[in-house]
Amino acid sequence: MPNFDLIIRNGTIATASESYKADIGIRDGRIVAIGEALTGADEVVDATGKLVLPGGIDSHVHISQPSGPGIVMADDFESATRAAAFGGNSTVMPYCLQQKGESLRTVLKDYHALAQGNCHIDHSFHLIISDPTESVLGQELPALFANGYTSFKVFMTYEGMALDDYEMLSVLEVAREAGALVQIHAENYDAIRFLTDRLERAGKTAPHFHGRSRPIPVEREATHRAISLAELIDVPIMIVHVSNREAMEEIRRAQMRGLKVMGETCPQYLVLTESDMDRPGTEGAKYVCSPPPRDHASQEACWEGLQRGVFSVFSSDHCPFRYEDEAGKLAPKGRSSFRWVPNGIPGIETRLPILFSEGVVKGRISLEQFVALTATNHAKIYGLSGKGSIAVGYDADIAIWDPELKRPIQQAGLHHGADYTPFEGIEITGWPVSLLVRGNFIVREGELVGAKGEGRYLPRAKPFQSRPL
Ligand code: DUC
Ligand code: ZN
Ligand code: ZN
Repeated sequence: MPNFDLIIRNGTIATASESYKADIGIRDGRIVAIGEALTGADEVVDATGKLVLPGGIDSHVHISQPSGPGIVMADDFESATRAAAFGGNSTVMPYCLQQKGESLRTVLKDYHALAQGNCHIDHSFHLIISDPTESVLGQELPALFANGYTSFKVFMTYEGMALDDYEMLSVLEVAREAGALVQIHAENYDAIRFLTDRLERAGKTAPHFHGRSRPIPVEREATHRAISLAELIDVPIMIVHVSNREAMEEIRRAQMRGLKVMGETCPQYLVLTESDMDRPGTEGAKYVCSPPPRDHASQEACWEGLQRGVFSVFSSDHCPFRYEDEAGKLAPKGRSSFRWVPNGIPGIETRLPILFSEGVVKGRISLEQFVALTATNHAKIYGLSGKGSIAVGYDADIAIWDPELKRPIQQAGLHHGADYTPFEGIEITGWPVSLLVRGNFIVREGELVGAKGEGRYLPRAKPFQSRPL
């Protein structure tokens, strides 16, 4: 009997701590050996000249999420996980959105039904808490944490979603008791409402004004407040999708004071700017997301946050809507004002190539930092055991990259359900060419070879990072 089901031969393996040439031996879906000249396998794949990286973990994606009357997301679980696989990811973490009046258990049941049998890669859910009733806080959340749903997101903005400070403190308190990790969307709801009203009154309703309705102080203030509330309760938090220097520095200051405050940024804050929303007619709607893309100085600040470890994760915030579609970016109401343009952009397939090309190839971050920011830290922070690294005993979730392959990002070459990419035309050096999940090829040399349904649901452990000080 052979030693291994598969050997990946002679690639350059990279982890969060080092890079080296070796063979990987895989058996029963797990990495069982790393060494030189391994032999005895059913199949040997030659990875000479390739990078062999842990499959990406994207811990911030929205799939099939209710998005308002008449609005439909561009991806279901099949298309989103297919696109994620082509983008070098082996695990995604979508949100299950609780709407007012809904029980968390019902919400989870509905999302599991959507995902079940449809995923090409592994997945695990965060919750979004919009209605922190006594039964949600006192019964549902603690029970769900015990069942492996160990993280959730709260919003400080959006009609029907924003929690006030009292509610924020209440959910932070429950998170502390249960050992859950709280993600926070930090933008000041009342300030955005005020500015939006004033802009609309002045007839400034084009997509461009989306950025003007939520300028940097709106994000900075909410970031500061979120950190202060978490400090009162003594509970770790993750500030998601940070877009600029001032918010990044709020997080850095908190970290320097010894608080457990983590940060995330996303591709849109590295390569897009507010001027993308100035495009003619309604085209600016393609770039409407929150927080909005800012300016070049903000991009530099986000790079600094990645380089210096202020941000521990780099996620896509994939939140896709079709453009040429009344159920998407061109919804009739959205044409009347930026206020109603569905918020979010696709990016699940382009997250890793953008960071690799702009970050590793251009010398802004090391390959090891890339691995940490795109896989290892996500697994550690969110409690995904046996994921996010290349090590004996870990799941054989592996992305094989051609670091020399040059190709621009083009909608025609992507696999998501959206009809555009906001990153069109960006020149990329280095693309994933093959992707394995638990030892099985899902994408092989640029072809989809895995069937939908191969992805598994992953319950999670309580993350170490969620422990209070
Ligand atoms: N926040 C997200 O995290 N994703 C999309 C929209 C939003 O506001
Ligand atoms: Zn958000
Ligand atoms: Zn998001």
